[in-house]
Amino acid sequence: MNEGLKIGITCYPSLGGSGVVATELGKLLAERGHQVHFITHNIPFRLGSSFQKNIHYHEVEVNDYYVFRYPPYDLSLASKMAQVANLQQLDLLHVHYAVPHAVCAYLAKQMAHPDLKVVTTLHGTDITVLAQDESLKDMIRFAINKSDAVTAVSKDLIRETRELLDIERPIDLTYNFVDKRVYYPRDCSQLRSEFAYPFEKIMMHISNFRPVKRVSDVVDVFARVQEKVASRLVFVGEGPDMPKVQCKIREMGLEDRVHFLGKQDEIAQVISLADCLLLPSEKESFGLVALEAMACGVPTIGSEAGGIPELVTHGETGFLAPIGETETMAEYAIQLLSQPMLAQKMREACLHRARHVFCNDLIAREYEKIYYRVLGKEVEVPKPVC
Ligand code: GMT
Repeated sequence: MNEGLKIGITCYPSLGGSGVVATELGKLLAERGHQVHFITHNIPFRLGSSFQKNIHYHEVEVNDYYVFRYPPYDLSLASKMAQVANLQQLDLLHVHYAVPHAVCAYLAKQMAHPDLKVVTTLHGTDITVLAQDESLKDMIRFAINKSDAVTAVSKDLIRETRELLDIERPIDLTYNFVDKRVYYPRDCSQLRSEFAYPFEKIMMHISNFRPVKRVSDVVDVFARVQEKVASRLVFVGEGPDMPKVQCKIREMGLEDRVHFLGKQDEIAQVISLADCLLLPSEKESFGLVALEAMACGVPTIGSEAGGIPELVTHGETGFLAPIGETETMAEYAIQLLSQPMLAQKMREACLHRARHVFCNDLIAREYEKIYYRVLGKEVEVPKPVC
C-alpha cells in the first residue's frame, strides 16, 4: 500500500459492541500503517493504556459553565473533531453510531479544511430505536444523507434504515469482525471445573441485561434444558434487568445451577467455557457476542431477530427460532447438548465461518476500500490473509 491515511475515529468509548468494533478497527488500521486519531470523551476501554504505534487519543472536554442546564457535549465533540482534523490534516472522520456522532461530524466538516470526508457506520439501535423517535428522526436522516459514505453492520440494518428513514442513498454492508489472534478456543479445563462437573454442559448468556436482550427468555430456555440435560447456566455482564432475572431464578428454584460472573474483560477465555451461547434478543442488528462465541467454536441458540440470521447459519453454526419461542430454542439446545457428533460438527463450522467470513483482515480491507473511494484515490488494497 502507498502511504497511510489519517483517520479520526469517534465512538462510545466505554460501552457496547459499537465501541468495541470501532476501537478494534482503529487498532487494525494502525497496524496497517494508517495514523488513527481517536476523538472521544474517554480512552476507549479496548485500547488499553500502553503505547501503540500510529494511535493517538484526543480527549473531548465538555464546557460545564454554570448557565448550562445540560453541558453541550455534542458541540464540544464537533469542535474537537474540527480542531483535530485541521491540526492533523485528517483525511476523514469515521464515526460509529449515528447519534450524535454523525451529526457532530457534519458540523465539524463545515468548520474543517475542505477536503475532509465523513464515513458513518450505523450499528443498530441508532436506527431501530432512536430513528423511531420523531424528535431525532429528521436529524438522523439528515446526517446520514450528508455523510460521504454510510455503512451498516448487516443487510437487515440497511433494510430497516431505508424503510424507517426513507433513505435511497447507497449504504455499504460491512459486517463486524473478530481478531483471530484473540478469539480462538482457549484451554479452559481448569476454569471449567469451577462451574460444572465434567458430565455437565455449560450454557452462557453475555449481555448488558437490557430489555431488548430478553434475558428472561434465557432462564425459560435453561429451565427446560436442565430437566433433560445435566447443565449449568453462566451469566456474564450486568444491567437493568439483572434484579428481575435473579428473582425469577430464585422463584424457579434454579439458583444452585446458575452462576453470575458480572462484567468480564477476558471474553475469549470466558466464552470458551461454554457449550452454547443463548441470544434470544428482541432486536439485534448483528450480535457481536455471537461472533465472538463462534470464533471460539461455540454455537449460538437464539432468535431470528435483525441481523442474527446473517451471522448464525441455522442448522450449521447454531439454531434460530422466532423471537420469544423459548420452547423451540430449548428443543434445539437439548439436541445440540446431547449429540456429541452434532456438537463437534457445529464447532468446526463455527471456527471455519468466523475465520473466513468475519475475518479481521477482510473487514479492515472493506473499510479501507470505502475510505479510498470517498477520497477519490485509486489504491491497490492488499488481499486479506484469512
Ligand atoms: O444498542 C445497543 O445494543 C448497543 C449497540 C452498541 O453500541 O454496541 O449494539 C449494536 O451494535 C453492535 C455492534 O455493531 C451489534 O453487535 C449489536 O447487535 C447492536 N445492538 C442492537 O442492535 C440491539
